[in-house]
Amino acid sequence: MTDAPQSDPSGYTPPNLWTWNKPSGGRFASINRPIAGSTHEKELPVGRHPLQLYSLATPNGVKVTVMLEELLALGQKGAEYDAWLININDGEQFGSGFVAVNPNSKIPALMDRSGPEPIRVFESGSILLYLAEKFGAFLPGDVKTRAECLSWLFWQMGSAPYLGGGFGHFYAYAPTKIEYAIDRFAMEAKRQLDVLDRRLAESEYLAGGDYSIADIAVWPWYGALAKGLLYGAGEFLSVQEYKNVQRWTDAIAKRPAVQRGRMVNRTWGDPASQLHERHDAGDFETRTQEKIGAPAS
Ligand SMILES: N[C@@H](CCC(=O)N[C@@H](CS)C(=O)NCC(=O)O)C(=O)O
Repeated sequence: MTDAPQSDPSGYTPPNLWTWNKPSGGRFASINRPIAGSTHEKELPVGRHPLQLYSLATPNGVKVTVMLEELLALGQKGAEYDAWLININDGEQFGSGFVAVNPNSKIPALMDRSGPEPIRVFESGSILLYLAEKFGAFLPGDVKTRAECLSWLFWQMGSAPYLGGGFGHFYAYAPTKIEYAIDRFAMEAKRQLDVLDRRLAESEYLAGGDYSIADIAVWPWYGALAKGLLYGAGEFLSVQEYKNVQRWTDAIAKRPAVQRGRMVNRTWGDPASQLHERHDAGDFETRTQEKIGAPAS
């Protein structure tokens, strides 16, 4: 027995050595590269607030803007932030300034400039934990509930790549529909929804009775999936079946900080739902009024 790839009915046999010699044809192919590092020199802008966020309103980006808006809603003035737009479709994640903040070239990336030395934080889960510890919020204090919270936080970080890079990629973005790949990842996406549904049958929020960074991490991915907003896959995955996920998704969507956070760095959809950059709490008001044509005074 060998694990070496065999040829398949499509006629493709992987060569002994893979080389980067042709575009994949998939959506986002233009930004995929097999090497790390920057492609061009570009400094990042720095605003006046202690926290500088470089991001885009994808589910991973929304986790952080929701967290910052939640902290501000608690009255944490130190959580004031400038949110700068990083357009990943234009390759801005490969600029030298961005790579210095996140060597992995993916949004979101945060610079904390509140202390004597700037501190860089990358990976959305790490940013949520950093902010929760810095401000003492949305992370349970007792050992057992904290462990539950971190377990769900890291569950999200480990699971969403199967949902996005696996199911979403092959169902919505790949240039050809491969039944094997779609079946494999649809099975996993539904299994993950069921994992959440069972947890939310026994607990109001993921860590327990209180909303936490676990919910903030999971909601932008699985809440959007449950509402049919990801990959147009609501019917395909029969998302309405997951009643507890639906209940939890709706409850979180009602939070004013969540409604603000999901607008930040958003450049698509209803114009009234977009705030391309955020530099002041008043930006939401001004933006909404501009979009609906009301005077922006
Ligand atoms: N594990 C990372 C994933 C971040 C990620 O995949 N970001 C995507 C957008 S959602 C990105 O920046 N992609 C650009 C690229 O791959 O070049 C996190 O949670 O922060």
